[in-house]
Amino acid sequence: RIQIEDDRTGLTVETLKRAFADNLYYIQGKNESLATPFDYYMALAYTVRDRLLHRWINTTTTYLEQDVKSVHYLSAEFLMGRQLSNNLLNLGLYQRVLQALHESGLNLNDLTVLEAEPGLGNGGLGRLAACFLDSLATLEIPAVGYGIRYEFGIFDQRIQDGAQVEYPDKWLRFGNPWELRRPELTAEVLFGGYTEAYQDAEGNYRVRWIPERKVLGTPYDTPVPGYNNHTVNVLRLWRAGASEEFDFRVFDSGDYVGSVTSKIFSENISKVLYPNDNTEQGKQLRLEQQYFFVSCSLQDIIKTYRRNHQNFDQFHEKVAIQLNDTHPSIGVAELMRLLVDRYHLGWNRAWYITKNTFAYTNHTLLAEALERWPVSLFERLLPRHLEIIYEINRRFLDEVRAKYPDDTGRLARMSLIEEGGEKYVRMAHLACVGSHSINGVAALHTELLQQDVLRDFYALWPERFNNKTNGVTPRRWLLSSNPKLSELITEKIGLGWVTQLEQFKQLEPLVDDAEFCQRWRQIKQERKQELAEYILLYNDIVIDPNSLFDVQVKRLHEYKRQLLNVLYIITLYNRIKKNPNIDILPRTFIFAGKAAPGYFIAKLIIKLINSVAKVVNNDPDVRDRLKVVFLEGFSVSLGERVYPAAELSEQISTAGKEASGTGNMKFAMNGALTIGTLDGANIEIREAVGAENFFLFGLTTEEVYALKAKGYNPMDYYNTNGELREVMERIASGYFCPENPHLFQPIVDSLMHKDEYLLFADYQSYIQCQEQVSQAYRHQENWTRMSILNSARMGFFSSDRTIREYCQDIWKVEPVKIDLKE
Ligand code: DL6
Repeated sequence: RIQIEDDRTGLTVETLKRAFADNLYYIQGKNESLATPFDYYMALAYTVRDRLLHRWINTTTTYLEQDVKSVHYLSAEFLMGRQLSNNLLNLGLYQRVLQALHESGLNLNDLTVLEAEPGLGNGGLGRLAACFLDSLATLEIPAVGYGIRYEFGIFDQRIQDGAQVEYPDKWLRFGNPWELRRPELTAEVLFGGYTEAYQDAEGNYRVRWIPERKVLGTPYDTPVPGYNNHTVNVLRLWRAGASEEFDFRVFDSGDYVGSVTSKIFSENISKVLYPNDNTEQGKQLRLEQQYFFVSCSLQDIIKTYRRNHQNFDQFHEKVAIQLNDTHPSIGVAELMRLLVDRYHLGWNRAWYITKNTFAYTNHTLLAEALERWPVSLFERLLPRHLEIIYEINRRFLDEVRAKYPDDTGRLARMSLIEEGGEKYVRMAHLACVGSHSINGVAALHTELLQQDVLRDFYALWPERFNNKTNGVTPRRWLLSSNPKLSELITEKIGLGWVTQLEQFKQLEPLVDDAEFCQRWRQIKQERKQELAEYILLYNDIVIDPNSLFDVQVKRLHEYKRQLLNVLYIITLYNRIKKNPNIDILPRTFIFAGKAAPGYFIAKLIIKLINSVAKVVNNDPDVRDRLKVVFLEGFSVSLGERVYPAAELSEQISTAGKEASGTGNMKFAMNGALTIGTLDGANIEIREAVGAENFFLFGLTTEEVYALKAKGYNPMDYYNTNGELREVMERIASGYFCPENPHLFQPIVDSLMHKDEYLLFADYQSYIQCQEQVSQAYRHQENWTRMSILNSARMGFFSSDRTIREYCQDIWKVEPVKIDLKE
């Protein structure tokens, strides 16, 4: 019997080739002689999407039929990275597509790089959300990611004359083959106006909101396939548009221009991602964005729930909603509004459901990142929500008062409203009060939340607090980005590690296998060579592929202390200038990372790195032993190149400032050794890989607190440390920027007079630790052993483990197997 595969679902090489040619012709409207490489990329993307759709529809149908409990991950950011390779790998199609393209005279790598990266996030928080979606689908957990379809994602960073310049990120310019627009699921979102009380037909007291404007949210769905299973979950992103009804009204009145302007106002809501990481901007548009996507998502969740349910009795048993930081925390008030005002539940019942539905993840300890919104803004934008927040607060403070009578200080500290001068709504407090679970993202971070930032809430409800140490997906961060290393690992321990990263333990005995070590080293060397070629191409800098690749890639932020790394580079440079024949380990310092456009000092640090690079890289005394490189436009895709080539991972934040970090995990998984402080997840990484395989330096969190409490004076260190003084003098002298010698004075001043992040206090310890790194690197065999052990012991840091913990402890959800029905 001859069996012909369907062109849209078939998986053989022959069918894939046919489907690819068909999509090229009928979707791109091209044949081989007309097609550009981008047409080929699009044709391939549609070929893959067809194969996803089959699984996707089955998944959605199964969830609905079985009335499963689902996770709803609400996040203002999803930093997904490119989709094509990831989808091919998860579908198990990679090799066959490689062959199909090869037989058509095409190269898969040439096509994957044409995909515009959806940069819908700033850094760690958004990338974590993307890793979580991958793990949820891989673990067969019913889940939806909800967010905003920003037309402009994180800005495109270019380095011009050593400084960061921002360009708009037009990622949608050529279309996005991965998304499906769902106009039939459009939701209405209201803003402004006023509220009024009324009595319904049964004589009940109710409130109605008379809004001033209405915005429409249209969902765009992106499929999220699990690895090696049939699950395809969805990432649903909302795009804002004007309501037609509103348009008509204005058109009718003859104000054509006014109507078009109002349309633009509405569309503005999903126009651009705020480019701040770990700081809040307090802009009205930002609150509008938050409320917009949260309201759309909650209405959508309710709509789905009501397909199987007549009332809300089981809502919290079928719906788990995770708040990814406070950005979606207005959801607490919005769900109350929907339940009370629209569905007429009593307050207590609605509150019970709300509290048992929401859970809150905190991602920061920095005061400047904790969101607060002026009450006056709330009043104008969300008058009904403000009333609801006041009522939540009134009842909450009664509870606090009952437990702690006569403790007015505590009431003021815990209130959802910050008083004194301008009043603010404290969004973290709203999230805590409205959630049954509150978690931090690394052991130390959770500990500090409990003891410090949220201590009053911990005292009141200790049972709500729990820790969920972050993880990263080994599919993207190893299998896909480091295929050669993955092959070697798979050859030795089988493929099980891809979904059970604990199996990496089996690599440990191989540190005594000389041939394995040699191949491990060889693969690292090849990745270094490739990065060196990239650097030559994009930075026009020749680097030595045999030097130590010392890498710090992450957002530019003072607390992350890229500047401390620079102080070390200048220390080495000064030593060479004093004694050009000094025996120094050749090192290449590689930096990358974006600075928020309004963050003056962070941008000046980028300029300093590039200015130091120019001097160091071109000074004949250095004799190419040191090179400094700043890679522009750090992104998920660039990370995929950099982590596999890195040998030393810089995780040098001031203790107590980095909530977790996830780059630290990507580096170590790929065999880099860490130089780091006892901060965030570094602590757990060090425990896992062993203190002997980790370069530790710096003050502990307790020491940081103690030093600050006793009164920190950076000059104490400056005056007593000759090398540090020389480094600072070198910067202050204008040596790195003779054409503008005072350019870096703000950096010098901030360190000498304040040094908020204790760089001077940690300087000596860091320099000495870096010397240990250099010594260790000279013994390549032992370095390789340490490198293998770092990877082998990273099993815990898979996001699969993290997600399993969320499922068991917080969401109470179970996997649902998806069968592929014809
Ligand atoms: O949890 C993900 C990630 C952590 O790894 C980083 O340590 C932390 O800085 C980051 N937090 C934020 C906070 N933004 N806000 N608000 O991005 O989260």
